[in-house]
Amino acid sequence: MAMASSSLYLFVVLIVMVIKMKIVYGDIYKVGDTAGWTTIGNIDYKQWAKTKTFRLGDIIVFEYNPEFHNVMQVTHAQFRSCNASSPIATHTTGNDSITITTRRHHFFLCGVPGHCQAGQKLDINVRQHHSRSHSPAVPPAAVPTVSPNLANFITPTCPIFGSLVLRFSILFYFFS
Ligand code: CU1
Repeated sequence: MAMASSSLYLFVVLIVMVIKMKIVYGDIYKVGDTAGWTTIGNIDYKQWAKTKTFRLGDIIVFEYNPEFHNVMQVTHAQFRSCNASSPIATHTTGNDSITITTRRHHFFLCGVPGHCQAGQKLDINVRQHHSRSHSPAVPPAAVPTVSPNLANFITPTCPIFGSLVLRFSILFYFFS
């Protein structure tokens, strides 16, 4: 019985770790999916971004042939006018990962003449006060204090009731 309880406890710890890692590291999005960052095929990057919900910690990956393209982070005005003359940052490796660390619009374009005008531009919008759909019901800071209490509750008292509570709390994590 003690072994069953400790493996349950390990299971809870594992789940908490996975949730915390999701929060810290976020999701990885490859711009344009299989097509990547290109002018070929008239990819609608506005539509691509529209179908995603970007959050802090998410990683935006630009994959392209560096002989033909680049990635420039620009201001909103530069984005609108496709002005690549003074970007905030320039990436040229062909496999650039950009981690989103602030809640605002992040504007990108390809600085090769004509490419932005042809639609190679991307607006990543990280909205204010947007919580993850699969986030725990309790704030992340409160998570570590929850699991030891739960383990203490499970071990000495009633194992069946304890495991029910555990199952309920796991369901609560995933469906709340
Ligand atoms: Cu380009």
